Amino acid sequence: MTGPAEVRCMLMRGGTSKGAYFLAADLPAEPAVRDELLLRIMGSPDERQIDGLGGAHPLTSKVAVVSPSADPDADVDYLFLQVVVDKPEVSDRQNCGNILAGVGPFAVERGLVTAGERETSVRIRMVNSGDHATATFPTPGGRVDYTGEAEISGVPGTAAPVVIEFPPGANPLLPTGRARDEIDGVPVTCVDNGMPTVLIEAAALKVTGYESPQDLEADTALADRLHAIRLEAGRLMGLGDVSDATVPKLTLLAPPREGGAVSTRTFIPVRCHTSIGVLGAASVAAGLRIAGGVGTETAALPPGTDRVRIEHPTGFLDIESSLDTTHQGLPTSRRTAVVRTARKIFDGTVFPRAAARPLGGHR
Ligand code: NQM
Repeated sequence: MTGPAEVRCMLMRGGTSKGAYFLAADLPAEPAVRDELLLRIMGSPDERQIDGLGGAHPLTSKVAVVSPSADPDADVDYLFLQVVVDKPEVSDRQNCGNILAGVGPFAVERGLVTAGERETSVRIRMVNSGDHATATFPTPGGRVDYTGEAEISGVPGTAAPVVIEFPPGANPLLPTGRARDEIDGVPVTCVDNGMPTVLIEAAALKVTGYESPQDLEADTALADRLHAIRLEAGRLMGLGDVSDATVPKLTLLAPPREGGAVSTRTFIPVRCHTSIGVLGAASVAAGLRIAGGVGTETAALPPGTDRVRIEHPTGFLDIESSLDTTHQGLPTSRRTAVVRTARKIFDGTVFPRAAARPLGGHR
């Protein structure tokens, strides 16, 4: 019942996040046993995660579980698990587009997919949502090459590009059925283009939206407002009681300052992101195009292109997003695409912290 004493594991940076990647076959099949093992592997619950692989922040306390897919439209299944840093919780209620960037290379490294001679495309089913993505990356001579010239804000240096294409997702783009809602006297747009996200004008919450993540996290009055808005947004979006969930995310919007379309600060949902999530950015980019949505008042969308530059605390993220507005009713997503990078950091065996002794027990 306590899981194995050692597990094969690869540590990878995926986009601006870092996580432990596993083959599903190397982990216990029973979710409760798997999650208890992952807590011990990552060092949770402990705000420093001192006794495990986790990096003491939600962005570095992430897990990818990868397996061959039975879906004819996918090569591999990718289950994302958020290991909560300071609580004994593991959540499968969200996707992660940053960790997704490492899934294709990992699938090749572990022999689940045969690499092409120059590049490889891996079709991925994201188990958390049932949505699909295709990741394409260089594999010269049939091996993953992590070196290259692609640069993403929030990561030092350059690396090989991982181009990710997302077809329209299964969930409605506007889960409340409206382009705009009002919660607690604040106009919001609730949008889901891969990540349930609540768009709010920063000015509506009496902040500029250009503050540092640290300053925003220190603002307890803001945290209380965001918490109340999130609980109600979760209900309106059909997510039920989200008090213990990692979704929806909340993105504060402000006019662009660096030549982009919009400036953002994203709460995931309590800590403020040091950049922005990939699917979070996909939801923001789609939200900015929704007639009547709150983003249309703040954003400066460049004409004639699907590409949107989203400014965030450590730079920007470019993402392509187009909507289908030709049919009756609410808009839907047509296509989303992004370039990320990923890197294998370490491959080996992880030794989980020992399972807690049963209370009062002696061994
Ligand atoms: O939105 C953090 C990250 C993410 C999620 C979070 C992500 C995405 O940057 O696709 O990548 O929102 O919890 O890793």
